[in-house]
Amino acid sequence: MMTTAHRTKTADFLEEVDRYSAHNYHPLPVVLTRGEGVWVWDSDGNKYLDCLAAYSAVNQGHRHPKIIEAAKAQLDTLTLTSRAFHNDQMGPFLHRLCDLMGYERALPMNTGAEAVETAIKAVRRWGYRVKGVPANRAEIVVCENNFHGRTTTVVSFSTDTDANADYGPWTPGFMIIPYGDAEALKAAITPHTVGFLVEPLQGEGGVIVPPDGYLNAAYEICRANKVLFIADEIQTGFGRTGRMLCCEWEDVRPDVLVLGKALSGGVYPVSAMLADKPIMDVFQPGDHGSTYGGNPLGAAIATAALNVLVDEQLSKRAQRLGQWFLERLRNIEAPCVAEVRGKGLMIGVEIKREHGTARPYCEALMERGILAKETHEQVIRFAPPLVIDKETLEWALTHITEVLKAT
Ligand code: IF1
Repeated sequence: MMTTAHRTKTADFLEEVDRYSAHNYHPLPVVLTRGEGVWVWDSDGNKYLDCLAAYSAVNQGHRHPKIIEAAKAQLDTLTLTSRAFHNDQMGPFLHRLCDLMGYERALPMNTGAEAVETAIKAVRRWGYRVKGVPANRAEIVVCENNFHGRTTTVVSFSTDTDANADYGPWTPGFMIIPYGDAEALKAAITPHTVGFLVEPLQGEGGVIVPPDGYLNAAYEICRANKVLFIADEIQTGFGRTGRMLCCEWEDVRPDVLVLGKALSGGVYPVSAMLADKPIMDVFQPGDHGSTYGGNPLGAAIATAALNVLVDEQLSKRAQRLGQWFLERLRNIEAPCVAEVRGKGLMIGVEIKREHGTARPYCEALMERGILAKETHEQVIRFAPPLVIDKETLEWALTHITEVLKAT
């Protein structure tokens, strides 16, 4: 009889997960068992460079010692109270978060999608109670190819049929416009428009960098029309693009800021919606929340995760190394490459269609000890933990070059 202790081989794990899990993912066939910094190890003892960083949740590196220390200390103290009572960690966490991001208020949730939902609720209510939009008529403008999460409301305004087919009826009240086109935003706004929800750089959309000046132009259009500018920085935030927030590239301060992922450094899900008082005050006791939102374990972890970002100046690091890495990737002369684009350490290499999809390239990289995941069929995404060093990137470049040139 097979026992757990004997089931150490990758193939056995793959068979088990195939047998018992829903088939809602198509992961690379690697089973990870350990992580440290930028490195992860599989069940057969192979070592890999993590170039995905859990979709940018692990910007601080796997098991950052300071974050793990905070987590362990809090595990030994208090983990969950619910919001029926106060805990001593949530206040200091929200204080630190608000100070760092420059907002008056923050509302803690757990996953990114929940924080996006929180923003949608806040903005709709603000529309009715402050802007004066007639009941149930509020409209929120969103962009084509967006990714904001997987709840029923959020997939209602996705343009990806994989994400929303047969999950209807879809939540109404969303208008979809092309990404990167400020004129389209101007044209879409009606007297009932309450918000514009946007990723400052589209991740799942295929690492799409909007034209220079887009965020600023969109922000000004919003301001002129009394429409709230809602930035989803769940993936682009926390140094990933070379600034603490991607919106800083254009000196835009969103009216509503949505954060998640690296807010807790990959240790425990913590997300948040930030805004100033006039918007956040639409929430009153009993009208929004979550059992785990603001729990002391998550709050202690997130506080430590924020401190690591600041203390280790990870935004600057992402900016410096990212720029260099992007240039080096662009200099690779490989016939299969259509385009290399990105900001900071959020970089996409688009493969020409006549050379097949990005998937086999990711598989070839995996064979060489580099984990990257394709997005949108044609794009290999490189987004390692921000604690990476130049020497490691240099090593990765050697392999990336060989893999890209081999086809
Ligand atoms: C999956 C993508 C990345 C996000 C933005 C909200 C959320 C996400 C900008 C929701 C989440 C994740 C989810 C993950 C894959 C991943 C992803 F490829 F699907 F788009 F990162 F690029 N806003 N993105 O990127 O946050 O509720 O998941 O905490 O498997 O769905 P969540």
